[in-house]
Amino acid sequence: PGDRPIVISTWDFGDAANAAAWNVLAAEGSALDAVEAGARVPEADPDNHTVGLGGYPDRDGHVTLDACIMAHDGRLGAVACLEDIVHAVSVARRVMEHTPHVLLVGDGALQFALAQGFPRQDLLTPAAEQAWREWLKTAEYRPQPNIERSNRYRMPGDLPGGATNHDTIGILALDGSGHLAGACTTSGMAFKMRGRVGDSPISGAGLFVDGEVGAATATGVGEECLRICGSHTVVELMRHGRTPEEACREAVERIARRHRVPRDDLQMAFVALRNDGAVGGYALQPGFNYAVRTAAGSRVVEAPSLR
Ligand code: SD4
Repeated sequence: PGDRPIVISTWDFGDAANAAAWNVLAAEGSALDAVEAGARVPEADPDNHTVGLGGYPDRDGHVTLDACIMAHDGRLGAVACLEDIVHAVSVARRVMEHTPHVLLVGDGALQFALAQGFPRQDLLTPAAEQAWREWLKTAEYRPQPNIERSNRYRMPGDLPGGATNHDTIGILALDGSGHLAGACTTSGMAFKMRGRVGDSPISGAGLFVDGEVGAATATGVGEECLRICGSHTVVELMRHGRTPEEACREAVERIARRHRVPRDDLQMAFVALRNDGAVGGYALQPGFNYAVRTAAGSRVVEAPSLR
């Protein structure tokens, strides 16, 4: 058994998101409010180039956001390919609470957000535009593993990138009354094709929560996660008795088995939170870490990896 309440986020930059989520949990707020508050932190950070404001655009120069939020009892809301709205996770929550649907995409999602009163804002910052123009010179699409790590926790040999290369956040919380919730928000893979949607807004792929068992979320090359319904796989493995870390490892192994030739450019990682507060994570490549916050304080955990 683990701690309660507790919040866990992908990557070390999840520390800041966890702090916002912890404020909610410490005031006896719900896990659902906590994960939304947490996810909004990187969404509003213009220096974070793969979530919300300041996210890197697709190859045509449009910043498009994917987000999802899910509660212990199966309540679920998501948006995909949403433009011009900073807080995609909050739009996802409105989809959950104010529509009969679970997923709105593209212009429909934007129109819904505007009707709900979300402010319209250009998400392409000068820095992101400059990075995109630089990328256009070669226009080569190649995922880069672990660009999400911040400088603070960089290790010798890590790829250059630094504090401006943060990425998708997946955040899971267990509140004082024992309820679980999760959220996942991203601008997706940088310089993706127009219209591309990753794993993050898809229930069972980038995020899955089942109060009977636990919750899981994913980061990395979303296509790989979608192929195995990654987060659902992790939760089901926990249902069958695996620890959070064992469940994450088995999902990663399943992805690895599909690639007969190991690929250095593919990173895929999961974190999981069981409904008793136990946590774990596992990655395909070294370099993935996650942030945990409990009453005992905050810590960043270097996740074990397959390679
Ligand atoms: C995606 N899974 O859109 C996201 C990207 C990501 O850390 O997680 N990066 O495929």
